[in-house]
Amino acid sequence: MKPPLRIAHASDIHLDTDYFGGGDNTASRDYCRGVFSTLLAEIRAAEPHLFLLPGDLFDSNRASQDTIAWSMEQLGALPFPVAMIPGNHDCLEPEGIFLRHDFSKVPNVEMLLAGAGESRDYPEFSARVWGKGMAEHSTEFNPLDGLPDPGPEQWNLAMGHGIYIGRDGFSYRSSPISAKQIEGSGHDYIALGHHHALLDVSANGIAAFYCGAPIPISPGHQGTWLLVELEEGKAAKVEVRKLEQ
Ligand SMILES: [Mn+2]
Repeated sequence: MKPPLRIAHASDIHLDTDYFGGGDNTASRDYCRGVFSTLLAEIRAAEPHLFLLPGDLFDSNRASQDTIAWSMEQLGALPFPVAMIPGNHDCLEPEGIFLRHDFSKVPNVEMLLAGAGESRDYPEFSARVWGKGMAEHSTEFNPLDGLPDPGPEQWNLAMGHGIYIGRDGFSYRSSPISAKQIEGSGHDYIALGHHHALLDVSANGIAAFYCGAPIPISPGHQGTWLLVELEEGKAAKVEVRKLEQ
């Protein structure tokens, strides 16, 4: 019997984005940092066992050293484990942030970077998390390809960063994630990133969600993250949390 598991799922933070203006962008930098701080405070208050962050923590691989160090401090201060993968904005291109900085050196952080995918086991709460490092956001990269069969007596969790193509979607999309992959996964929860709007792509009883971005995507919109409760014999309970602005 697996104990119940509570997961926080947030993605697409885009630290150091330069989208909001010119100059030295300290206002934009501080705004993004502020949103991330609020997000982490709200997640902390929810007391999850585990935090899944499927990509685009940074807006680009040009994020400042200062912001990279700051983000490692923020993640390292959390009293629960964090599992992460890169996104297309902070992908594993040469000189990419996650090749220059080993986030897995932060004691509670696990960065899943292997191109073929890799898993991290959390025996303390009977969970395994799988994810894959994106080298390039292209048609060749398939975020959920190679997902292992689910293991018995554990919560089987996965992360992916890419474009949802549905059941009969276009195969020429970059980093495609299909309904067939989700429904055939046998997993308990698939945490997705890339779409900045909340999107439920669950299929065949497999819970799979894009959590939305914490930064509002339009005036009046509130950023979102998800609190997921897994309990054996029950459907996943996914609660949408709107970020205080
Ligand atoms: Mn993305």
